[in-house]
Amino acid sequence: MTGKTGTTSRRGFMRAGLAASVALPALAAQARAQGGPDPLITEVQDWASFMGEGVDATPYGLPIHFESDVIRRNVEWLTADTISSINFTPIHRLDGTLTPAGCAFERHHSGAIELAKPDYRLMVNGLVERPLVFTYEDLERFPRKQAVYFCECAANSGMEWGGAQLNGSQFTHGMIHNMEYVGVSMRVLLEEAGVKPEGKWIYVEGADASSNGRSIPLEKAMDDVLVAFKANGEALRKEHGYPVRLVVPGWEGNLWVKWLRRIEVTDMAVESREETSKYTDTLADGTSRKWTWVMDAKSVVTAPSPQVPITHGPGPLVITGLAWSGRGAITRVDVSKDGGKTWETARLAAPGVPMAMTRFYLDTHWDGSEMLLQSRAVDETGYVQPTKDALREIRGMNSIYHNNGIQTWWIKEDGSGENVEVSA
Ligand SMILES: Nc1nc2c(c(=O)[nH]1)N[C@H]1C(S)=C(S)[C@@H](COP(=O)(O)O)O[C@H]1N2
Ligand SMILES: [Mo]
Repeated sequence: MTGKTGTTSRRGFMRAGLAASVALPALAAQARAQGGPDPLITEVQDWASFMGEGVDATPYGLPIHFESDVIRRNVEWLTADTISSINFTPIHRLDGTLTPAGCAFERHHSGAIELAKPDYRLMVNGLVERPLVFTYEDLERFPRKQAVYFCECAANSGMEWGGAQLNGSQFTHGMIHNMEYVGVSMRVLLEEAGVKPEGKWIYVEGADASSNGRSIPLEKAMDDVLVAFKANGEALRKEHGYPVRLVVPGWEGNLWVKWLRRIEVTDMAVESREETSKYTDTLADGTSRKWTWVMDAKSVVTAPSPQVPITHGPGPLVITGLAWSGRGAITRVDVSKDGGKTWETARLAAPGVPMAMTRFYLDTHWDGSEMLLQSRAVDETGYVQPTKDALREIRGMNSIYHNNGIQTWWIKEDGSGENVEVSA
């Protein structure tokens, strides 16, 4: 087929020039050449013989159907039903750092509710000078802030505490999403109500039946907590708390109250169900850690991994993954191919952003032999992601939440991957 217009052929020429300078993986190019004429190049294709769809065919688009396996997934045996359950972000098939809302994990204690903006009310009461109730429109009239943050459920990787269990980064590390939020600072709303000197905490509640009530120290509330109504540029999705949710940068997902309905200023923590019987960590001696709010630095290789085997032969290989820290920006990620014996420093796709995800790449050469792939994150405080053994030494065997130990994928000679653990 020849170019129909000068523009097309010029573009084709430029593309050919680019390909030559980029140095294609030699093996792949050879394989293509050996097979004789490639009909995808020599034949006129359907998509060039007929018109495509016009604008407005899909007023609000979904991913093309070829990508229909890039979806949230649930692990059925984890919970009795899907109303009080969790699903997992397909991090193994995403790249960059922003999580599309349509496949960002969901966690509900009593199901995702439908709450229309006209019915929305946000109450601020307790130890304040002026108890207030805001409508959605009221919130829109306060100065807005915008920032990208990760939201990780404290239970992310919890099933891996006793040893390797789930086969894929989606399931071992997918209770996380990373979005750009727009909202109003909690500080602004609290100042509007006027916090009394005795006020030391806030208690935040959702409008769903579970309420998911949690206590947050006033210091954090006044620092960077957002009352958010947009994520990735659009209204929050129903399952992520439409129309308004809390964003608590760097702290465990359970505090990110969805369908936010009430902020009560208190003098002490409420010690609600979600911060006593849940979201505490039982230690070896039977006592429990509480107020473990911050999500420590963590990382995972997303590809290759059990759900993303290597499908090409030896030669150039891109190893990639995600790193994040609730204490600040990621400053370095190391990758090991031999289960932690030796490490190479990965390339960060962009400088780390505090309390947001960082993408890393190791552009490497695969010799076709098996690998024990690991990644290890370092954050701006100097904290280094620990091994699972190091974590268990301090925390014992009873934990679920806050497992930020180093993950290992056994990549075999055939390119397939398996979740394994390497002990020291
Ligand atoms: N109102 C309300 N807020 C909630 C929950 C809930 O069940 N109800 N689940 C919490 C938990 S445990 C987590 S991990 C995050 C998950 O947010 P997501 O559903 O947007 O992924 O929301 C939190 N906020
Ligand atoms: Mo959670």
